Amino acid sequence: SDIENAKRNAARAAVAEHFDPAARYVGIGSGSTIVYVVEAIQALNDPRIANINFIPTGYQSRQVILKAHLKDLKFDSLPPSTLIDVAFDGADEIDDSLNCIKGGGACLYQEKLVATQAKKFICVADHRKLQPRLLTFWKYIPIEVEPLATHTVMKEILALGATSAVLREGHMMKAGPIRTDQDNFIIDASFQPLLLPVDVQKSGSLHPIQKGMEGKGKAGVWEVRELAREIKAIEG
Ligand code: DER
Repeated sequence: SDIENAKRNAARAAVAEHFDPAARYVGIGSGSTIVYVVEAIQALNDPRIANINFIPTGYQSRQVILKAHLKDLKFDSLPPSTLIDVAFDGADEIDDSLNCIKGGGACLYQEKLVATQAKKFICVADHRKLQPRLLTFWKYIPIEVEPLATHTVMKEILALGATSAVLREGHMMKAGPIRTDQDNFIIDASFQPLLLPVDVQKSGSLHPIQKGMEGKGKAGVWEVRELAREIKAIEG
């Protein structure tokens, strides 16, 4: 399909431009687009790739690495204070400032862990994902939560201005909430399209999130990790 071709073309371009066969550590994200990234790496047929440690971002990511007969190295086996040379990953939505919504595949915890420990983060996505504002096409922000904290976090997310906060269920694939690779739950929180600082200046009105956090010195586009950190702070 043309979407699969778009993913494959994005992956080939990302690998051609940002993959270094002499790298020692390469992060591999989760989802369907990343499969094309690994295919493009294999297609280089460079013998040096056998020496690279590929860091997965969850069980599915590890399956993709092993299926390609690449060497995988668990994130916590990275030598301390060693940075990953480059991390490739997909996203659910991206804005012009490269803020991303992550978590459509419920792998956001390890994805963000690997991304934050990489010298370079390459987001690989087809044209559907790039939107002028986050929450334009992808309507909610996935937030990983430790099961016991579910109702507390839901309450705080709603207090931050979320229009809804729903526990992600397995539907016919699994009765009850889905569990992440860390055995946590996912809350999908819906918000109005996020604003960029320029919107706030122009319209002067604050986005509900910014209103909720007004006076805490925070404005502009919120990323899940900032939101989660704020909620953690509120939760204490
Ligand atoms: O969960 C995530 O953030 C993943 O990166 C994922 O949503 C991207 O998936 P896709 O490449 O299948 O669109």
